[in-house]
Amino acid sequence: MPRHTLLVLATVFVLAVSGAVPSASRDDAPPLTRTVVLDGLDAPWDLAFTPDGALLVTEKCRGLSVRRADGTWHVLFGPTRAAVTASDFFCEGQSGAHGVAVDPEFARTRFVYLYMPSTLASPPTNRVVRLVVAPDYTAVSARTDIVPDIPFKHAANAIGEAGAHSGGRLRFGPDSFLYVTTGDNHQPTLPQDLTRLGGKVLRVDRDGQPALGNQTPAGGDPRIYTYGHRNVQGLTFRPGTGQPFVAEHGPNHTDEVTALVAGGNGGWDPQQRPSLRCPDGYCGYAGDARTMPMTDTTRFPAALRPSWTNAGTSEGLGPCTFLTGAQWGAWEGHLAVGFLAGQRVELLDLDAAGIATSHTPLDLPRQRMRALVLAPTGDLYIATDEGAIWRVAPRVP
Ligand SMILES: [Ca+2]
Repeated sequence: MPRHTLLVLATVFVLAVSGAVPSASRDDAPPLTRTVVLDGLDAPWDLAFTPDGALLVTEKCRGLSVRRADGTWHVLFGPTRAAVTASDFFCEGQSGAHGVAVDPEFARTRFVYLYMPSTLASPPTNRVVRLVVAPDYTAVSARTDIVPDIPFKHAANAIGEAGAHSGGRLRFGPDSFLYVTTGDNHQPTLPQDLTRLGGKVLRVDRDGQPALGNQTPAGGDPRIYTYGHRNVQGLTFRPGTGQPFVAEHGPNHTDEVTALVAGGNGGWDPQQRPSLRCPDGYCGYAGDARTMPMTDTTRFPAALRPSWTNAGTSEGLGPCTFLTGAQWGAWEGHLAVGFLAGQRVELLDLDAAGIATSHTPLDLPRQRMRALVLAPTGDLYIATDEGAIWRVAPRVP
């Protein structure tokens, strides 16, 4: 029996009217329909579609599951009651099963990829695990840990609990390489340390080997695409150019969206700030936008400049995805970003240089927005911490 109930309680609603929204966008904006596709999930974190109509879902403490095209639900990989039990998998604090991605050649390879913490290393690490999904979606096999050495915060410190700041989004780019976002683990030196994988965006092939063209600075781990990040949880690629964009939340200020360039430095460096009181040497929460900036252009004049910041505040910026397809009307090509504490989705209009020129909040129920994924149909799927997956379609039912 499927564990979840398919709900068809579609609701038509109109977009919220923001004072910042240009009138042209309002006039051409499509009507939206929201449908609750799944509910009762336990902290869903990410989702992905396969070409043949299955929906893969991660839940932080349950692992990886699938809703098959026929609507049945199967737990594929997790700590208990799964088709494959992974005794090394665990969840702790913010961490657990995070990103999921489907291989660009899935029909041939049947590969899916999962970001998760593991006790196979000591201390535990985060890792990217590759699995082969059975044709009927009832099991997985041939586990291969393709990136096993992503730092994990394994002990609490003066800053906070274990499991914090693991990053964890996985997406294949239009270049067919796998991009992996990681976090700073509340470790002061990690984001700028080019020999370790925390506080980075990685770019690897399907075996976890460094992608061509990463332009990692000399002496760095060649899997590193960009560095100097805090805790990146949004990752997507701009239609047309293919440029990667990331979303990351600030400490108590300055959520950021940033367009990435190979070898770039995001400018986060929570170490050695003598003017601040830094517990355990980590200055990340000690200052403000001037003394502990998300992008420190004093220390790193060439740092990647953000496309958009949240006006000096942090509302837990998390996932992001571009809206593609003519059905989105005036919103085609806009970047949808989700907020956790801020409990909303906004659409950013970016100019040719990637700089946001306006932002439009969507009129959705207020929940913690954890994943934003564009379905093959062009509909926007949203996973919330409250346990639901919604489909938001730019049309009336
Ligand atoms: Ca930055």
